[in-house]
Amino acid sequence: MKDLTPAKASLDPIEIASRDEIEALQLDRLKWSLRHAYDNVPFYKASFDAAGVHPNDVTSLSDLAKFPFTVKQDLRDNYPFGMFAVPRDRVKRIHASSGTTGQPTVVGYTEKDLDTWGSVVARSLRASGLQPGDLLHNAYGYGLFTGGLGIHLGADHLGLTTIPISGGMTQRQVRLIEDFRPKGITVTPSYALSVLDEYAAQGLDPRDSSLEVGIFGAEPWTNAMREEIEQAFDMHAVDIYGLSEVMGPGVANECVETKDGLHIWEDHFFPEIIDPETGQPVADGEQGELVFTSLTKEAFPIIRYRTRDLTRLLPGTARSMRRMEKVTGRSDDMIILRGVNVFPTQIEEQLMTVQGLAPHFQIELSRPDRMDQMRVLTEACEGFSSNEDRVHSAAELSHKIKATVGISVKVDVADPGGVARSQGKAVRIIDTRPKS
Ligand code: DLL
Repeated sequence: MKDLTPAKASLDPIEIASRDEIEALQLDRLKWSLRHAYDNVPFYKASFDAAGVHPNDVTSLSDLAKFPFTVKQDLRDNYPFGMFAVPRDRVKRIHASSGTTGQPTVVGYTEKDLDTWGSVVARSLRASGLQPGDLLHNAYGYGLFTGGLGIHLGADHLGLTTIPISGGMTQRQVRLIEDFRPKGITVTPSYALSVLDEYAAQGLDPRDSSLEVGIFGAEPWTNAMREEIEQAFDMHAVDIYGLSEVMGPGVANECVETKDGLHIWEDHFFPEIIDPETGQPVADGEQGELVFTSLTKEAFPIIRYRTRDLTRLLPGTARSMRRMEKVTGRSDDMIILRGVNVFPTQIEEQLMTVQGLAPHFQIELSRPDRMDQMRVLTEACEGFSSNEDRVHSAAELSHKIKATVGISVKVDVADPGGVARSQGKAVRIIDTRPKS
């Protein structure tokens, strides 16, 4: 793999500024953002007043902890535009979450917000090893989802040539990668695996492709999966994180030269980690739920938003800005099986170590006789599909899950192609338990 480390001179100066400088900027911006939310969004005025706090009380960054949290339900209660802090005609763009589990959540951006978003995504793409003039194959979905259009905005900002292919039509994805020879690909890690399968189906070697870096996010993925993808494509694989409520992709990104967690673009997004049970902030280095406060957003300021994503904060390395460790999972996706907490990423980690199994899986939860049961459905790799191979691999995976995670699961190994594929975010859990 080529060294794609960006030249220091190409970075935004704030990326490598001193901590004092970053924190002074954050404090100024935090005061502005709290006041902006309080003055212009009735929800924030009511919630700050009820908690007995006022933006004028803030004299240090730690004062933020006195302010109340914002949760997804607050956004739903104010559907569609009640959280906007500017008149609707100043909002240049709307995005929304898919809303599979209820009302969609709607977010908005002013002209300046779009410019900020473009600049943080550009920073992310540059940290991933792309430079002005490079060609990017953008297979995140275009539409209300922030992935496709968010990456596109940043690619324009950085001066890339973008192929806005969006998700789906996998044969065509491979065809265009082969014909156009992009240097970078932006896509969910699970859909990248479908693209890989298609390479095999077309009898092409992905290691011969032009791709030098893949920028993967929008769903959890493990370092074991990173290795698998890097090997398969002979390219770098870096992690990009974001959520629509805070901005979209480009809230944090790994640096290609270190790949040691994602630097949070702290000049625009202030992170905290809290204990999800008590709501109390925990120290850097400790695990908990990630909470974000926007520092510069105009249309949709967000104060202490509980992301439900579990991770921890670490000091800066390649940049001065703090890192977040790869997200283990969302608290919503945590399975409690007979008292043991399990995340799909823990299953992924074990799956990747078993020879003969493909990196595709789904977890099925059921309750046949009042006891919760978990079944892992995965599939055989091409060439490993004899019955004996499958029985052997299933037993190995089940044993490894028992030994590392501490739970007994049934493993079923389907034919190659037997696990449903995603074109965007993978559906990892199928819960057929009766709702209590
Ligand atoms: O998924 C934004 C995005 C698009 C990020 C493209 C990266 C690339 P939402 O649809 O609002 O936004 O979903 C946000 O996805 O709270 C996490 O649970 C999860 N997520 C996003 N990035 C990562 C990541 C986009 N790198 C939710 N690792 C977040 C783990 C991620 N989970």
